[in-house]
Amino acid sequence: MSKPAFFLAVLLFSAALIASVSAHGPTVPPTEPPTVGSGDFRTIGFWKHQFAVATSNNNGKAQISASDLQGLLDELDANWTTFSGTTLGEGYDLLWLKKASMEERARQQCFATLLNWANGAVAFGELVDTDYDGFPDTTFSDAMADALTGSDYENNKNICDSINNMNP
Ligand SMILES: [Ca+2]
Repeated sequence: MSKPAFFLAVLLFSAALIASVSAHGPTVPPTEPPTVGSGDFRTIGFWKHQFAVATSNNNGKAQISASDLQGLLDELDANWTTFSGTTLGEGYDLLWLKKASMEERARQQCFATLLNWANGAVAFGELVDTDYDGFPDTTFSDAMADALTGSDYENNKNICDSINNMNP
């Protein structure tokens, strides 16, 4: 393939990729973890609302249906032992926990981060911002390995909180 033809092929492939991501919207099929993230990170407040509506603790309207939310939980179950087997009710309880300890706050934020992952925001090898400066600095898989296993719970919370707030 000639050089211009190669670049054209890359361009067309990228355009097709972007088109397919946009066509699916924010929710990817639960059986397919993302290979290229949409960059559509949602904060913990968004996820609290989705779980509240899905569990009928809030009568408002959700952006993600209860069955799609269950699909995201299935994705977490299949890929992240930390949250394996989490039900919609347990997800609600975790996100809405009052007077949470720092360890629990880290768990809440990282649960939201992994929901963003399952929802297609980011792929394992993509860079994310873990220190709130607006610049991606660590691959998502390395960042989550730190956040889920580190003994400094405040640091773990901050890593996940920073990722969840990557959308301006
Ligand atoms: Ca950064």
